[in-house]
Amino acid sequence: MELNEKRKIHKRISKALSLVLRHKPEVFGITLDGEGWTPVPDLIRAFNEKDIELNLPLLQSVVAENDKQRFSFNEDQTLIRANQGHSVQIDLSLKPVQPPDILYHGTVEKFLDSIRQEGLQKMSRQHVHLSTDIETARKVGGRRGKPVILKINSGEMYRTGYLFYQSENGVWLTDHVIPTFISFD
Ligand code: HQG
Repeated sequence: MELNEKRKIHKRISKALSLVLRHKPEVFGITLDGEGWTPVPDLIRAFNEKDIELNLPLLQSVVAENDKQRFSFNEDQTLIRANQGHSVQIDLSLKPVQPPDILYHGTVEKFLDSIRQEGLQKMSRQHVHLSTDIETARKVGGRRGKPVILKINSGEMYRTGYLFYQSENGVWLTDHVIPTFISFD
């Protein structure tokens, strides 16, 4: 298969996977268990019913080659779930871990007044998403316009007692970042 064609197919499947495994499983007639898992055969059947061609080898390559490692299989590859980013209420069973001293969040200018007042909220997702590198934060913010990078004093937050988690694919997660721990310059 031509490389560009393959990229296009992977992207389309990845986007559809994000939709069903993070936000709207019901759109594809899929159900997620309490930890976000769904049976692989059900998923493949649901995609094909929606005319998105999918089989196990293709799903395996989408999961393995995904740029952000957004999805995981269980050990015997009978189940699949998204590693983070959910808006549906599921429990990823993440253990609290010590974060690096500094983390970053990418956003846009129009949200700043509100963020200055109430800090970073998880909005529709289950957590606030933070990254270790500025480049990732720039891309996240850039999805909405000209990116603004906020520096988070995560070390100090942690010492104060706030909990942090790291998803399977390396995204840092927390419940709320109050303005005190955000540097806006
Ligand atoms: C903003 C992508 C006003 C926040 C990325 C963001 C990420 C506030 C938006 C993942 C606010 C929420 C998540 C406040 C936060 N007032 N606006 N108090 N607090 N915001 O999409 O972090 O590619 O839910 O700055 O890589 O943008 O899909 O979160 O702009 O990891 O895998 O409210 O999504 O991953 O937006 O992105 P989102 P996010 P994927």
